[in-house]
Amino acid sequence: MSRIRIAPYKGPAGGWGSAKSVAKYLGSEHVVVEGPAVLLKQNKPNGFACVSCAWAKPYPPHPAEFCENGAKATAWEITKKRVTPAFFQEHTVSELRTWSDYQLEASGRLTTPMKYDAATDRFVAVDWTEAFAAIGHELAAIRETDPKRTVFYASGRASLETSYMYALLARLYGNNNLPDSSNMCHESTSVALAESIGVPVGTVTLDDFDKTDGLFFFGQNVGSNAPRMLHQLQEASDRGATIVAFNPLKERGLERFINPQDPMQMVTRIETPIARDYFQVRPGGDIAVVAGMCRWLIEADGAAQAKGEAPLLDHDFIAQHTHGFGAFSVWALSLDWKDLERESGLSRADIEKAARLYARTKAAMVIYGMGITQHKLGVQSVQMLVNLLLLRGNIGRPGAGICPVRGHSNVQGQRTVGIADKPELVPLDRLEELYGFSAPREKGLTTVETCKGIIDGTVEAFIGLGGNFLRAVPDHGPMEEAWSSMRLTVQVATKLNRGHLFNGRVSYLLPCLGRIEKDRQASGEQIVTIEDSTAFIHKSKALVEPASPDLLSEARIVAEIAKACLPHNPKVDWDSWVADYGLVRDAIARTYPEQFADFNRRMNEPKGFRRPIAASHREWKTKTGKANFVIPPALHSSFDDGSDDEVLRLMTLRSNDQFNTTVYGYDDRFRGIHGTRDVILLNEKDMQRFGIKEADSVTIETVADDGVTRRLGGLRAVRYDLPEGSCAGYYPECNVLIPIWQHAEGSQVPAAKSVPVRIVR
Ligand SMILES: Nc1nc2c(c(=O)[nH]1)N[C@H]1C(S)=C(S)[C@@H](COP(=O)(O)OP(=O)(O)OC[C@H]3O[C@@H](n4cnc5c(=O)[nH]c(N)nc54)[C@H](O)[C@@H]3O)O[C@H]1N2
Ligand SMILES: Nc1nc2c(c(=O)[nH]1)N[C@H]1C(S)=C(S)[C@@H](COP(=O)(O)OP(=O)(O)OC[C@H]3O[C@@H](n4cnc5c(=O)[nH]c(N)nc54)[C@H](O)[C@@H]3O)O[C@H]1N2
Ligand SMILES: [Mo]
Repeated sequence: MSRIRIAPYKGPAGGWGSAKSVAKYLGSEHVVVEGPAVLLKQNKPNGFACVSCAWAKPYPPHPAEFCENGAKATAWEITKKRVTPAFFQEHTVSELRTWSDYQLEASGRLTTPMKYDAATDRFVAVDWTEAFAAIGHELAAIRETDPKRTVFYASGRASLETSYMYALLARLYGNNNLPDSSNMCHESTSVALAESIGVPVGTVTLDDFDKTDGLFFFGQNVGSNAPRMLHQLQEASDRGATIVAFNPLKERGLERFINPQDPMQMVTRIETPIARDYFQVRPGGDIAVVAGMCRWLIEADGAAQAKGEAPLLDHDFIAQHTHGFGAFSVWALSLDWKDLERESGLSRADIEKAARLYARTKAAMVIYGMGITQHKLGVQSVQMLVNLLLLRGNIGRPGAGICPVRGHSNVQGQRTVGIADKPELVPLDRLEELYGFSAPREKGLTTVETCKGIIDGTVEAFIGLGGNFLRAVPDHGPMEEAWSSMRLTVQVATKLNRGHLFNGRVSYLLPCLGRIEKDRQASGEQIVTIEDSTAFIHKSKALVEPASPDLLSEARIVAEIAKACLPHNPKVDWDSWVADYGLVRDAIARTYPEQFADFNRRMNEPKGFRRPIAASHREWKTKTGKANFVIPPALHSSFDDGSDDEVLRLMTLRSNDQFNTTVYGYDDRFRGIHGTRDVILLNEKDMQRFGIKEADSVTIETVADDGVTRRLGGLRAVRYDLPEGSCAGYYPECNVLIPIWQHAEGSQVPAAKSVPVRIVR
């Protein structure tokens, strides 16, 4: 760990800092030689799809179509470091639990299938046959008594092919218990957009970025979490498009950028401004801001029409394509500016300014992330963004639309091919026809319900296809305690993480190939496919030799588990699928003909191909047959109502040096924090009010009425420019503070962006 240094960062996003950071990670993972060659194939038509975020891949690609964080993710996966059986001989599991998230993953790639041995408190090497037989035995026994006691979790990386097989495994087994990382992420989007506009995903494509003249960012940190989008933003900024950000923190990537791949810009250091208008909304205050913008627009439209001027609303679109405008406008006009100012933390003048900026654009899009979805009213916050777009007909035409920025590289695709706890989202009749079984019809468990089931003992087996479930979920304390009482836990993973150190009575850690590694099966080297944030399907071709000869592909592992626990079904030929993933794609095309017809041919289109998204061409697959205006039940989206001055709203954030629970290092360059993650960012006035000085050690405690004490201490106070009454810390360290029941209504996404906390004094 480097020395702790905290000082405001003055540079842009990208720039030389970014180039240096990439070089540092290639070095620390010992891939200085092959790293650059691999990076040049990243996100290219004949290369591999980045294992980091799901942002769209342009065609033609930029000469180097990767960002600082994508490069870190690649280096982290193709690292030369290894975690072998000897490593586990040296370290007991109890000892490893004292290691940090960083130390665990930095130890390198897992090489060998391991089984947890409680007697020696160690992982011991096993062979694959033995592992699959034991796992199959346990799963079959649980299936016999109650198949709903097993959970099949997925973190959004596995390919469409593996994901399809995995979802089928769960259904043949007898449940829809398929929670995935999306349940902690954009599930609020899937629920909200389905009701509002009849699709669970965004409506824009990269072409829209060329045509838009207004980009409105809500709660998405583009510079750290989807940096390749900075290319599109730079182009839009150069064209003079209006870019506006709503975020409690001044995030550097939303302010200014130097493209590290543009030699002229690197040499001249002339920065591209991104958002020229930046509104520091209070956490949980977006409903109020947008409601205020809508209120102003509707009123100004009435005034303009009275004077015979051009209208501000798209009345034809509203009449022809939407439902609920009348009630919505009555509601919006009834809002009191005092309430809107209090809940949003912005002045009326600022909200009106934002509304004017929006009214001036011809084609606008709204781009958003976790700052919107991870609240008590995350679903309704998304719907409020849609309301704003609908007022000016900004959905389903060039340059306009809604753009949720997805997280994991294939998280959107996993839902598309059946990883869903909601049976109505899956063509179960079709699966029954194809595979001759009776599919389970009962709703499966979400992530939050899985946690509750583990705590109350109704979940007996957990299979994790990637991810770090125990670190990603809320309430670490009770979850870690309950975990080991499960009968079976199986983790399929590339790297060791803390979630692997809690083990059921029978417990296996199965190492798999990453997406960048050559996957050789009976028919030859395999190609896989993924879906990006804009519903484009791309193929991904691996490049490097596997980290160990003992690794199996995720598809093979899923197939072997299925064969070991399910009765033989002549209609599901797992072995042929593993031998040739093209046959899995054929099966996907048969299951979803509308979306995937001719899949094996179309995946070769250099641009990828887009699934049909009805709302993108103004076809509304909603109950009303129209796009719906939805009135939110409150003006703030948090669990705390803001009435108690002692309560702060805590946002749990990602640094620029992590991918979710994977901590690459301890520097959050853009926020000026170096050498530590144990910080709490506080507003200056709150620091004075609570008598806290810079660098003091602070303890915070969750405010909740369930009688449980949730505390986190040893946080270094950092004075930061964020709204009074709010504070920020890092995820996953702060997850101990989030009660499992504090989640979004309707989507159950944990409310990680507005945790009510108080300073312990
Ligand atoms: N390098 C890197 N890339 C990633 C990831 C990563 O960890 N590292 N994670 C991936 C995943 S799975 C996901 S889901 C995405 C996440 O990417 P983002 O959606 O950007 O997620 P966060 O960093 O959690 O926070 C988003 C932003 O919301 C702001 N915010 C917090 N509360 C509020 C609020 O109430 N209102 C508003 N308007 N803003 C608010 C925060 O200040 C922050 O800038 O990124 C993906 N890409
Ligand atoms: N407080 C708080 N909590 C949050 C969030 C937040 O903003 N705040 N964000 C939430 C969000 S948006 C998400 S998406 C979740 C993330 O939750 P998860 O997806 O469960 O977590 P990750 O950290 O992405 O998982 C990392 C692990 O995945 C494994 N892995 C990496 N690559 C591969 C691969 O190719 N195959 C396999 N099988 N394994 C692989 C490695 O072992 C690595 O340790 O966390 C959520 N939790
Ligand atoms: Mo995510």
